[in-house]
Amino acid sequence: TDQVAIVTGASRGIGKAISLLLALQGAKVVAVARSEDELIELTNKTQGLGIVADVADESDAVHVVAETLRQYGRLDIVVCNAGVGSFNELENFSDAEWDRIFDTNVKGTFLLCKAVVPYFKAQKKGHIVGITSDVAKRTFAHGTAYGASKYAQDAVLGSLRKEVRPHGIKVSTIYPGLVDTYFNDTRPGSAEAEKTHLRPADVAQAVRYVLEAPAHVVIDELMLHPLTQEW
Ligand code: NJP
Repeated sequence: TDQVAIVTGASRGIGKAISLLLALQGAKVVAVARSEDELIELTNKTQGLGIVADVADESDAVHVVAETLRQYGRLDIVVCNAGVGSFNELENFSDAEWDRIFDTNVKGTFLLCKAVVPYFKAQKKGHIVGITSDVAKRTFAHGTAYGASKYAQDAVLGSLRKEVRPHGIKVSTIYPGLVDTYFNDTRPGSAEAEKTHLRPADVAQAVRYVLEAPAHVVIDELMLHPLTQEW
């Protein structure tokens, strides 16, 4: 395809896998994250664009969309994947940690959607894919901050889906279970995680699946888990 896709959180983990798969399929990928070196390494492989940006900053979000349009003259797909999390008992979360999680996961998704929706409405077309989590639909101990942010991110995407559907715009939400990434300061690639976690590429395949739905079909929600995950 000659489609153009923005992917946030592309410097590692799930976003990197999504960027590589979309590029392999012929899309022009605009990879967004704060880590410049990792973005350069990625764009060497994707032959796309890398933009250093903080998803929690509105001017950055506006810049990412404007720069994509300046470089490629079109935009078809936006993947809101950037996210952070940490896990603790409620009373041990600092105010700052709560804000970091909500600013990235909720406001980050809101701001990029806000920047892109007017453009998608004008062209009466476009696909927003949000990477939330299975914990957007279930609560768990130590999840007051992260889980709450994923419920909120899911609500942003679900509400937006209903607003933009009449304009021909699709919003698909992906809910992965455990994925072997750098999330919460873990190191991917362990023999243990290979048995218990999805690979980033598994989530990338789910994104590909929702993007390949026929023009008249929108896949609203897609949840996937490793077969070993019990909750
Ligand atoms: O995590 P990780 P994942 N502005 O840490 C970027 C969800 N999820 O791939 O800015 C811009 O390897 C960061 O880049 P950098 C999860 O909630 C995961 O697992 O350079 N980018 C990096 O590229 C999240 O929404 C699991 O530090 C920012 C990326 O985000 C998504 O999957 C399970 C940023 C994080 O890569 C991807 O996370 C689940 C900012 N302010 C859902 N802050 C799981 N791993 O088990 C961070 O259900 N990034």
